[in-house]
Amino acid sequence: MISLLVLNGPNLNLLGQRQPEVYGTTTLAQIEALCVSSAQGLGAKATCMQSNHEGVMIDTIHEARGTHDGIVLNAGAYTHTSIALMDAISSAEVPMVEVHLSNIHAREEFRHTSHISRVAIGQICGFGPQGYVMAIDAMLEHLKARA
Ligand code: CA2
Repeated sequence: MISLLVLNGPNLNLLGQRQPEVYGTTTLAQIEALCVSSAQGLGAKATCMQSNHEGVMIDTIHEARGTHDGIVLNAGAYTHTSIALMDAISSAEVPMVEVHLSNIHAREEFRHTSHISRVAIGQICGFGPQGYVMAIDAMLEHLKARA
């Protein structure tokens, strides 16, 4: 069975609790449950993880090699700053789909740059929690096409 890692980065643990006007009212636990059930519905397994720490995220990406077939990643603000995360993804050689709840291109200029896009299969942003379902679907299609 195809195994996916859904990795969320800094501050996403606060979803549904603060700034609902920007990020909505859905909690991270609800998004993770959505990921698990949508992967299951497509015959795959999703394992979810969140960290506020760049190094922990890097370790998790390293460990994904040989454990997971694909990564769905919302790196939060590290998206715009972390070359280390980008390097971790390219060295792990596990395909990754980038996801954001908000449309980062319609927001402040500093959110328009994503270092991780360079090593992503593609980016999905602006669709809220449904974007994770789209990312899982896109990843599974990518993996099936490659098999
Ligand atoms: O739109 C996204 O998913 C982001 O990755 C969210 C990040 C932001 O820095 C990126 O530019 C776009 C921020 C996540 C912060 O999440 C919060 C949730 C509730 C309350 C406060 C922050």
